[in-house]
Amino acid sequence: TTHFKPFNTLFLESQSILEPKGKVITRRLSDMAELYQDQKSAQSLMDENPLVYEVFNVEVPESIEHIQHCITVLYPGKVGEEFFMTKGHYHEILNRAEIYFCFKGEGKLVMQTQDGDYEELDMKPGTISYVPPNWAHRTVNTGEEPFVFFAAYPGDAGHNYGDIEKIGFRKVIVNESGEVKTVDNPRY
Ligand code: PAN
Ligand code: ZN
Repeated sequence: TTHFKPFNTLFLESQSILEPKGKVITRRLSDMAELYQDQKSAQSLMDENPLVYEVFNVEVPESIEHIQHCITVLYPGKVGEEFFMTKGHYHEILNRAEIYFCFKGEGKLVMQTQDGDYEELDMKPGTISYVPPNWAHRTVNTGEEPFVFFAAYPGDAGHNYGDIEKIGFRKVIVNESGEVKTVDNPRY
């Protein structure tokens, strides 16, 4: 028959290698500098252009009957006092949900709806987080080691980055004298 064949993927965590390799997305500061609050600090880091995160995608068809899955490795760091984070997105098909499972490091999952509702969850090894339909989502590394999590979501979900690029999330996660604080996004 023509059924899609089952397969395993192995993530070698200590080397940040996925086998088979799949599609790797690499985001450096220059790919997202405008999303950070402190533009002066962003510019001063631009020569160094640090690696902010990598996404290791398992390749499956982008259709509703499949489940996309991937590993994100979000590195520790800050732009000014704002922690390294992912770009964040709504799903292109807005009502597609997602599950995150953290297995290394610590961070926050920030979410909001188009009506302006805002929620955030802490993630640490063992945390399973549910992003329900219609919530934009972004992760933030609030720790000092790589923050690593697995994600799974419907195959046809797609990614809509534009809305978040324009106005961002209502809140930003910053270091305030050694403490992790959620503060209003002045640009929202
Ligand atoms: C995740 C994210 C991944 C990177 O797999 O795509 O963590 O974040 P950005 O896509 O916002 O750059 C996910 O939510 N997929 O749907
Ligand atoms: Zn998503």
